[in-house]
Amino acid sequence: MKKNRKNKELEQTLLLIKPDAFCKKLVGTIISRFEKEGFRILACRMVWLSLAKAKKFYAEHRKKRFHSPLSRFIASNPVMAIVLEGEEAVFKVRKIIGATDPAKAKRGSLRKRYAQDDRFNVLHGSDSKISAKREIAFFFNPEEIYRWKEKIYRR
Ligand code: IDP
Ligand code: MG
Repeated sequence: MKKNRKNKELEQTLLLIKPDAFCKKLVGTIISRFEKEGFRILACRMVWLSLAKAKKFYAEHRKKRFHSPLSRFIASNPVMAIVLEGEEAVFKVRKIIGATDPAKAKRGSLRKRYAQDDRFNVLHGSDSKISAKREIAFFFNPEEIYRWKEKIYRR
């Protein structure tokens, strides 16, 4: 298990910048926030998902009434898939994203600030280490996930 300088375990998680964030030109703002929070980008890809792939990504919600409109939304424009690494990355990234419904999201979270409602809510973050593993593999091959050389150019 990879650890940081403080000997804390490092986790990886998948962040997805959703199509609404693209349309609102929020991609840079979002990436900047996660860098400022101390996360490291291990992989990044802009992709326009087909409807079938969007449905597959959200397969856990296939029985929910919002599955079809959600999938259409995710396939409507590009998304950016990003692998972030950091301490407690799964939990912390979701905390920074905020609650699904921006009306219930805490101040300072990205959804509170930028989401329109509980569908067009700017970001996705993996909800567990198991989901993170599956979702990272959905977008990236193992060799596409960068292994940082810690000693170079540290701030
Ligand atoms: P999460 O993204 O906060 O983990 P989930 O319950 O996993 O929320 O739902 C996945 C996505 O489906 C949400 O981010 C949102 O875009 C959409 N969604 C969830 N619940 C609703 C709803 O009640 N109406 C419309 N869209 C929803
Ligand atoms: Mg979820």
